[in-house]
Amino acid sequence: VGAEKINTDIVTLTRFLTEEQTKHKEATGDFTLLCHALQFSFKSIAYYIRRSTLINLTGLAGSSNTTGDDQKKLDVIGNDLFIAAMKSSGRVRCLVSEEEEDLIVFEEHPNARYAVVCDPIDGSSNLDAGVSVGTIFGIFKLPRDAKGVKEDLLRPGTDLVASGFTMYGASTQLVITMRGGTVNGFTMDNALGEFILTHPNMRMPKKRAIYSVNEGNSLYWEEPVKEYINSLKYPEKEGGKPYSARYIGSMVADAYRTLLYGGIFAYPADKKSTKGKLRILYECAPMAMVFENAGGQAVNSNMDRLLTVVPQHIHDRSGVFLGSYDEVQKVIDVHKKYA
Ligand code: AHM
Ligand code: MG
Repeated sequence: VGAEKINTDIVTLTRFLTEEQTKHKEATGDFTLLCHALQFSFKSIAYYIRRSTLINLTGLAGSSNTTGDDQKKLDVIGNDLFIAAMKSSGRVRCLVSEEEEDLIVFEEHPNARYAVVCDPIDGSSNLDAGVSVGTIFGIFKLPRDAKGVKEDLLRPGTDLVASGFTMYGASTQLVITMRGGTVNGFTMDNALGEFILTHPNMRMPKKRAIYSVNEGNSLYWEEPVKEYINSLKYPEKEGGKPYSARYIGSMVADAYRTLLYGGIFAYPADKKSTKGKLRILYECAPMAMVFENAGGQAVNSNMDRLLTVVPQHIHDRSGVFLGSYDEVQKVIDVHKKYA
């Protein structure tokens, strides 16, 4: 056996969080404990997804979620695992999940200072085919006078203290960022049972000729979106190269690739879905924070900065464009001509 160079100074997520905590003199450790519970929920969801075909979890569970989509058995399990982990952390006062119509309030923890928003298994229509899915999360710190009601969570993404996502793909990848901080990526080491820091301080390429959108909706697109996507496919410049298209149909997987390689991911509002498809609170805003902190941009279909959008209801939807700084700027510029 050749001499393998072994790293004996591994940065695990636990170590990373502990080191982050010591940077904040006022920190009580509550946030760190909450992150440990989050980490456990990701590990357990990853475990069940990996075993799902074996233990026959795939297929419809016979119930549908509040937002009308068919719900898979794994959606139910992912949701239950996530909620149990958040509740048992003792640090979460209330929680919004895509799978639950109402706000969940943990009455047993009236003094908990955090609120969590999540889509426990995003992209679940891909599950049966073994395509990557993910968990998206955001964390708000509640004001002192918070009552544990929906209104506590109808806040802009700029109020998030942390956000991120986990992608259950060929490997399990966790991306997390704190308000105003860097973006850090971790890879699950199944043998160690730990998330290992593999992508410190992620910075997006400023541009890249890749676009990611469900082109099947183009019939319904508004003019500026049509013009913008066409400009990528039919470059004006003689000899200009058209963009590559990549669309998995799992926001987390499409966003993760976009974060690493650069380019743009879009799910615009259109004539059929006038408010867009993706949810502001637990899909768009957490992703927008990750993209901005990695040097990219994120806007809605009105070209407002996504992080400033305040939802009126916890399950409100929005059009979304996320990506490299220059790529999103092109979208904004085309829309300006129509304004
Ligand atoms: P879900 O939360 O019900 O899984 O739906 C969200 C998913 C996203 O992951 C993905 O970007 C989008 O829906 C794909 O939608 P479409 O099939 O319309 O392209
Ligand atoms: Mg979703």
